[in-house]
Amino acid sequence: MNKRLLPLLVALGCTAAQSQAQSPQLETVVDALKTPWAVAFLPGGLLLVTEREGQMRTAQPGGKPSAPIQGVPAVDAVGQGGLLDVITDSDFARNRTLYFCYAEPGENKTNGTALARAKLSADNKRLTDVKVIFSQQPKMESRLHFGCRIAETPDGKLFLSLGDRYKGMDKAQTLDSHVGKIVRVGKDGSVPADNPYVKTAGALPEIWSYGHRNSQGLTLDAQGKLWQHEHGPQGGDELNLIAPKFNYGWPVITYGENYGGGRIGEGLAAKTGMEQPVVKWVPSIAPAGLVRLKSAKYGPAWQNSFFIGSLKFGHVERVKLDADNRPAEQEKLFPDAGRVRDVREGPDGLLYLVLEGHGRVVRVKPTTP
Ligand SMILES: [Ca+2]
Repeated sequence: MNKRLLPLLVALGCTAAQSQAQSPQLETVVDALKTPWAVAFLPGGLLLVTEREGQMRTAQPGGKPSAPIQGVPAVDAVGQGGLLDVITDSDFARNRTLYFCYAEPGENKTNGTALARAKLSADNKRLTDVKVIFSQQPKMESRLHFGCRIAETPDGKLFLSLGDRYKGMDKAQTLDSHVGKIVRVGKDGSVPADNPYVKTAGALPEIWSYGHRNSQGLTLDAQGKLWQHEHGPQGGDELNLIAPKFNYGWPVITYGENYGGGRIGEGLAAKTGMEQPVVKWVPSIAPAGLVRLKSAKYGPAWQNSFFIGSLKFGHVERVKLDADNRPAEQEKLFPDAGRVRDVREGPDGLLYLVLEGHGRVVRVKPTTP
């Protein structure tokens, strides 16, 4: 296609019609879940699912969810909080290790996002060696904006997204808290010596980037680049390419406005020293779950595309960038999916969606050529 024509077609929504020729279908792999939040993958095709109220379960595709796995710590299942993300260690088959994050209860009705490491017993029925390796500071009395997505790096570290707790938005711009940040820690919770703020007086050493609002999407692509999306306020959801030490602007710059109208702060959308999003959504889609598809199972158009769940409209957004990281293709898939909380690429190269409202994990069937 003519490269100059493509942005126009995107603007007119024509690329959506073009790719609908593929019409991929969803198939349910697990149902009867209660408010599922994340899905991870165990050997032998087994799925590992979190439910926000505090349960972790396994299930074979097509089978029923297991009884709750024992040993999950107490979570603060209030508002948007609870048991949230889970991933398996890249060497899980050997070390049985997984990482999960959740709303950790504190004193006097406070809570905050915590990251824990555990081993899953050989019979998949209980967690052992559970250790909290990171706790967001300070804890706050809030039911909102926990962030809480985890990504493992090839060199054995963990990224974790941390929300602004709604009432702590101004802390997103200061380095003396974990509010509105992405942090990087070792798998034992240690601080990597090359984290960007380890030598900055007054800064918390786990901080990787700052100026974030509420991020429920975090992923490393095939090139090792870290991508994140975050909820804007009313309008202004963002997809960001994350680099260490950078300031992503919240709440000083935003493309959104306050709920019910009215500017935020000085009403700025850009400022020197603050990063611009790669993609922005006005109105908001309420993004949750993020993957940049590595596999070729769905053909070249989808490979290397981002897939992003929408809580608000109940679809999956596909975004493909050009060589300069500008959106070249953008379309809405599965418009009747209902609230999409997580999007993952399985070890089989297939896309898996967590449908919160339907209590299901579904798989996107590749179209047969
Ligand atoms: Ca921003």
